[in-house]
Amino acid sequence: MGLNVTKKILKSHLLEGDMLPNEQITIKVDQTLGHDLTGIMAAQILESVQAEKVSTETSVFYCDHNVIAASSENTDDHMYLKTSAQRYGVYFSKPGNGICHFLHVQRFGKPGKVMLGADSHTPTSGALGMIAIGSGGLSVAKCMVGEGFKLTTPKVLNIKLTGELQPGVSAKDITLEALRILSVKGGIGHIIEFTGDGVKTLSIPQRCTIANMTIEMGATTGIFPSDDVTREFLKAQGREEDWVELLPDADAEYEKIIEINLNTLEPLVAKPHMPDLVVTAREASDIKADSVFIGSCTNASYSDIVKAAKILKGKKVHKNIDLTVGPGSRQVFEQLLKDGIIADLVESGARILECACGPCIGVGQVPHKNGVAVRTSNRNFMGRSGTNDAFVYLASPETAAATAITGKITDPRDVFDVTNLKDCVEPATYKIDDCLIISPKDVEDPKSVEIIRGDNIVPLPERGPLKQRIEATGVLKLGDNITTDDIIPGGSAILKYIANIPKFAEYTFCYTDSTFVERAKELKHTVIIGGENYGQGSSREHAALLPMYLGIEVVFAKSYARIHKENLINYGILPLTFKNKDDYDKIDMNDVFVIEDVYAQADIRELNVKVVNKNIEFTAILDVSDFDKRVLKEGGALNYLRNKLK
Ligand code: MIC
Ligand code: SF4
Repeated sequence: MGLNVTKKILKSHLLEGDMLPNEQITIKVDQTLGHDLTGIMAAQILESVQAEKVSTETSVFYCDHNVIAASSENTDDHMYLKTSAQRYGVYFSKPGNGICHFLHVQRFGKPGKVMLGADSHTPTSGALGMIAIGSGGLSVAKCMVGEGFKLTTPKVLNIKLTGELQPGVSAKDITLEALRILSVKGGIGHIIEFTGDGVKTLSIPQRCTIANMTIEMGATTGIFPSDDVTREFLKAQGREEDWVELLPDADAEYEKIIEINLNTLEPLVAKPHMPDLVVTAREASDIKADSVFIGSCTNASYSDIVKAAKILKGKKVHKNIDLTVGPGSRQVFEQLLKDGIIADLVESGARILECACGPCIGVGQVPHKNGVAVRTSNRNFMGRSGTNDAFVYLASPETAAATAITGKITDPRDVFDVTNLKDCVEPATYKIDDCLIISPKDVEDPKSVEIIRGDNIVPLPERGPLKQRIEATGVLKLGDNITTDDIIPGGSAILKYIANIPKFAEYTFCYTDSTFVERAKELKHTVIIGGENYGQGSSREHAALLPMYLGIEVVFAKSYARIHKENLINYGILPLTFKNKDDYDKIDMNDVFVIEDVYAQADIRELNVKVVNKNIEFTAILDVSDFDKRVLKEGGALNYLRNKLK
């Protein structure tokens, strides 16, 4: 039987287990990435387990999320991250160099490798034909010190792309179409592998846009073959020697196949507040916008911005629109400057932002109350833009540019002769200048590097081993698709406390229920009740760490998003599901739950839960591997790692 690209890479990295359905496997991790939010956690963990030096081929910390540094908490974080990188042999990418995922593809990613990244959009590097999986900082730190990554053998879902994109239609529309078909849950348990004749027509930045948003489909990651387009891209980046060919065998098998015909695709938008609420741009054409943002790790390549600039050239941004453009990396920015594109944008009325995440995570450009923002980023969850009452639409750079001109969501084909976009392609060679990267080679004596810790970096809270008897009160009952942005929202005012857990914890569920923190503290031992796909979205492990700090011992949910479930386990919170989903309806906030004999019941993966105030009981399932059970019993992965390295 022939192998697909996913299975080829997994096979060559297999450390333990058999690649069989539902079996847990451990794979070798070659590369890692983290950034100024999640990398801080990874660095704190390296310190707390007294690591010597990272043992991966390449590990990089990027400074890209919280780079405005409106107050010294951010710069404290950056200094801590930089000195930790220098101490442990990690590359450090300085603020202004660009957004981690895009930059990783440009400068570090290699076909055939496995990467674990402390960020949910790590799949972006799948554009190069590597398996790049997002996870929490703790899991990434484990791999940095040589542990393999454990996952359930993923199923492989094939999205076959046929035909060719028509002018005005973009890679973003492919990914939005896939979301329309699959929804935010359709990819759960799968790696999405892209094949078909259409793949050959897509540049690496276009593949990045598509791979990037496979996490929005709930998938473990997304991957493209490594072909001649990949070779040309790496050559243009001065890294042709990093290329290897990786194609699926002719008779490769897939668990499921979906076909998307690029010839018939139209410009699409995702409506608030989920990336899968997809309609055509024309169907949304009555929506007036207040701001437009072209940027983020999804759509800030040279060709993305050139297309937008071409639509805007010679015209002016609509009087009611605030247009911002953030190039994905300094390399892109320099090329845009050189080619006069930035001048065109500024002339049209655009504001140029630095090469960073920015508005995508609510760090700047927060919409006004009930404001409508059209963005080329990947998530439009409630609260993510830095306020809870904005309406964010996701669109391609072409649609965003057309919208910036008319003031209403606009199909680019309705205001511009899109055949003129045909020549908006990537440059034949890129300017290579890594002066904003501090390489481990730049550090003479890593062991003597002093890790600089500002007041904002406080020690991580700890949790003891799992209890034998749990008695805890329901502190919150939630519906389906709760995101990690719901649990701990974005925005610079909040995220600046990422390394200061007691302060950060004050914002837990702040938009969902402003009494949550106070009640959790008062009750001390608590339970959260969630619906389907609990914890989707960002890999932010604080969505588990802060509840742990506030005394949450168990989550009962109908199902979990993969990364969040991993994070709950890492922080010693039992991620339980209902054996009978109807039991969700029988339990409420303020109910008191008792689980006796927790270890023995966890061993058989079925736990009897008594709801003492209602005098009823139900069965909860602990669907985790033997290894995860061990981690849970030790009270989380930090305890596990410390005990192991002792
Ligand atoms: C995001 O896009 O949600 C983030 C901010 O990049 C996160 C990382 C974080 O929460 O720190 C992610 O994607 O995992
Ligand atoms: Fe940054 Fe947004 Fe990409 Fe997350 S999704 S890495 S916040 S640009």
